[in-house]
Amino acid sequence: MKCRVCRGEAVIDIRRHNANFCAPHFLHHCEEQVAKTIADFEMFVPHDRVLVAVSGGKDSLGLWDLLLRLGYAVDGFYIGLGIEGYSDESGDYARAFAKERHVTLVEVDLPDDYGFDVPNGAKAARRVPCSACGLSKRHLFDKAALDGGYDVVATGHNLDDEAAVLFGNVLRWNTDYLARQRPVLAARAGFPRKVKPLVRLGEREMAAYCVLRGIDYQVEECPMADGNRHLGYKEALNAIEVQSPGSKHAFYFGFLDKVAPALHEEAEQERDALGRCTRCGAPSAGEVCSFCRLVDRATKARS
Ligand code: Q46
Ligand code: ZN
Ligand code: ZN
Repeated sequence: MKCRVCRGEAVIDIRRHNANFCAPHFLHHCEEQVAKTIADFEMFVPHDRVLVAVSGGKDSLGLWDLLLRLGYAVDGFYIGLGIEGYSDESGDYARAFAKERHVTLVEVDLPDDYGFDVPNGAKAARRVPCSACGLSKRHLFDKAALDGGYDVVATGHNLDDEAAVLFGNVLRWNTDYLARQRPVLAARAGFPRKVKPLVRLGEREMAAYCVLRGIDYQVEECPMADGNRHLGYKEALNAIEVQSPGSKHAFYFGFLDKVAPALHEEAEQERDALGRCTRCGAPSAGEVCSFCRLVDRATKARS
């Protein structure tokens, strides 16, 4: 197996690009893919302040590393979710990364700062854990970005994640979710700009990137993910990809190219139509936003 660029010994093959790379050229390839994504979708410019959501896993730490190498001013944001056997360790990886590189990690802890953890909060609110968790993460991330004066928030969703979410939304024709599934969401009152710079890189590439860069990350997935429908969609897409390399990329980028523009208007109107939460001021369809309601129910159940 020879590197496409230098003909040296390759360490990874990427079938959808029909290419093999040696370590240095693979790392360069990852940087190039991220730089191209940022430029193509006009995600941010060099003087923008970027806040990246870090979970301690390969995607978010890999993304933080890539953005720093590309010369952007990026701080990390970590939320302690209080998930036993997972959260303590994930926080350690995020802190170690920040310390080694002398970069800032902003932290919020659900149990310490809001009085509940994801498993108990979900139970009290009668939501599945990932729904209570996702809702809390979105709310706290928006708040941290606005409070800290960041121009843009970045998440480590990769091509596999986005293709799987798209697959699920298409299976159910969730047009409101489809309308919001783009790698850039513009800023609106109460919402920072949101970007996903890893959409050209797959899960396997992000794992290889971290290993080759010597980035320590949490390998174990969150224990609450079991039964998450997206895992099944990922498996289905992986089986298709084996038969037909490039399918995930064609599926996701074909959607962005051909379908997303038609749905765009709908998403913008929906966001503009939102009022404000009377408690915390966040954008909300009701008088009190769903995060404040979750906090109420979760903390009442404990007291
Ligand atoms: S952390 Fe939270 Fe994920 Fe765990 S509870 Fe679900 S959403 S699986 S990315
Ligand atoms: Zn090479
Ligand atoms: Zn609120």
